[in-house]
Amino acid sequence: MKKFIDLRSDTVTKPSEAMRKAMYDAEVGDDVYKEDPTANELERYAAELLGKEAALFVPSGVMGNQICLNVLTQPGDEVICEKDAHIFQYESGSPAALSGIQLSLIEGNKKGIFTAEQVEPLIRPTSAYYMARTKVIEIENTHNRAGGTINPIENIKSISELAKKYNLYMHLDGARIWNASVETGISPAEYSSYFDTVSCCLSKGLGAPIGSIIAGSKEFIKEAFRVRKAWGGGMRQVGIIAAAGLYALKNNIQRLKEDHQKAKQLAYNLSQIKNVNIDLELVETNIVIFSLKNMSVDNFLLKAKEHSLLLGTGKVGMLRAVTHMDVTMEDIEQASKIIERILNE
Ligand code: TLP
Repeated sequence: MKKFIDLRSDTVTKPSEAMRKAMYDAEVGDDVYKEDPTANELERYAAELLGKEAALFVPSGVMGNQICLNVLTQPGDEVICEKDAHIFQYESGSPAALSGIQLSLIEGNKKGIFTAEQVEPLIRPTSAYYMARTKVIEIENTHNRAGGTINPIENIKSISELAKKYNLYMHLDGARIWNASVETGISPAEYSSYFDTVSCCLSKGLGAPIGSIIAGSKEFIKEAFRVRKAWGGGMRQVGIIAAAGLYALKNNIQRLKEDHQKAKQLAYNLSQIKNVNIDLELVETNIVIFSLKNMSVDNFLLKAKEHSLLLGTGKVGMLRAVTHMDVTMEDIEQASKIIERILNE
């Protein structure tokens, strides 16, 4: 089979030998009865890591976010988030479709970061019965569409203080919270402490084949368990994949630093290519976004594929490269040369 350098996403990672062994060896039971020891252990371990009372294993990041929003709201409620948030851009309209809620969008800065001062005027007065009820503030950290950028903890803290003042919930889309954590040295538990609910992915940079974790209070997880079942996410002998998630949490967090180094190297190489526009300040973790001066995105993607390089897209007109454990520094150098060659052809 032709070998591609696949930088479309960190979701493309395949389970390592050691992870597959853990999956093979996993003890299993029926998780709908809460009798799967491996899933139970994953949930216990993840809750501890995130500093929350309880956690729940769910099939995907989208389901994780949407279950959290569903449990925190009633139809007619409103969630405040950034205009490029995953829950708005990439979750198929689910807040409206599944929970009957609307999103109120804030324009963040170039890193997708918004402040408490920007949020406050959007909070609707509780006396205004004719308006939607503001219920949740959502933050995505790292911010995918902005380029894997990290939200400063002081900013998160001041938004959470505002949420307390107005009696609002805080939800973290922490699909890549592990990347933020290894880069800043701030623990996942400290990040989570500013949120009522968190959703984080095992199947991105951590390399598990499937799955996400949501975490919060025991009461929240009890409700989330009900919603997961209602939406068809009650899984049976799920220890087979929970074992991969547990392996990922125990072995693959610290190594994310290597992915960040690869992203910085790629970004630097791209900044040296004449027909590339790139903002190096945005490259804080494992995502590199850039645009081209002399070629359309579609044409470029096709040519890159012919050269065995796979890239993705982000905002309109932007390309996205995501580094992960299945690409080496040599692959990054090779990818940079391919990009340069195509643009100079
Ligand atoms: N993001 C995917 C695509 O949907 C864009 C990717 O390749 O990056 N929150 C954030 C911040 C995400 O980036 C993603 C996945 C999700 C949630 C959803 O996770 P999954 O794909 O497991 O449902």
